[in-house]
Amino acid sequence: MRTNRKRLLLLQLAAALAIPCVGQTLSEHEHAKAVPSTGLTVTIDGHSAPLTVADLQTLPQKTITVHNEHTKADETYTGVAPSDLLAKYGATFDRASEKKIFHSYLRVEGTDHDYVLYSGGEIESAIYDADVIVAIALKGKPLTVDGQIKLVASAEKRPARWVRNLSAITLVTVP
Ligand SMILES: Nc1nc2c(c(=O)[nH]1)N[C@H]1C(S)=C(S)[C@@H](COP(=O)(O)O)O[C@H]1N2
Ligand SMILES: [Mo]
Repeated sequence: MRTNRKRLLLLQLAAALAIPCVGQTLSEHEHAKAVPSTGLTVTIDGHSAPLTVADLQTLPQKTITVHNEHTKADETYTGVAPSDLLAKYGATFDRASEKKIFHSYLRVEGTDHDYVLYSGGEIESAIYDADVIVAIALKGKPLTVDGQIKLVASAEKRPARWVRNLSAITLVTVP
């Protein structure tokens, strides 16, 4: 009887100690297992097109160095400006047609379905003095951590609207 009690107490103690390990907290730069992105679906005016990393490589490439407030380091990314991506599908804007982009936003989504918005004006380099990039390379080498495609932006004080494992970009025009 006594031993059984002791055993029960030991079991209870073990269970209590085990609980904090169940919902393991991730340290700042570790991420819960997400599906790595290998392609990007671009949707404009309801029409979707799938793009591979190889497709993205054929578009004009832009290299930017951004400060990552989380890693406290400057990181050099290469990739495609969203405006060049939209241009591939005929969505180009000039002084005459710029109202459409000013009335639009980009919905930028990762494989984990987390998403952020950028306003149309923020992705037009002729208008906005900061860079947003659909990155496919870091320091000239293909991305390996957090998918093959990632969205980074130069004007974020911390990488809050960077999107790891970028998998979908949708242009939505607000009527
Ligand atoms: N796909 C995806 N990207 C994301 C997030 C997310 O939950 N999912 N969180 C964002 C937030 S809130 C921050 S602060 C940064 C953190 O990135 P880091 O942990 O790589 O520094 O990623 C951003 N990008
Ligand atoms: Mo964040």
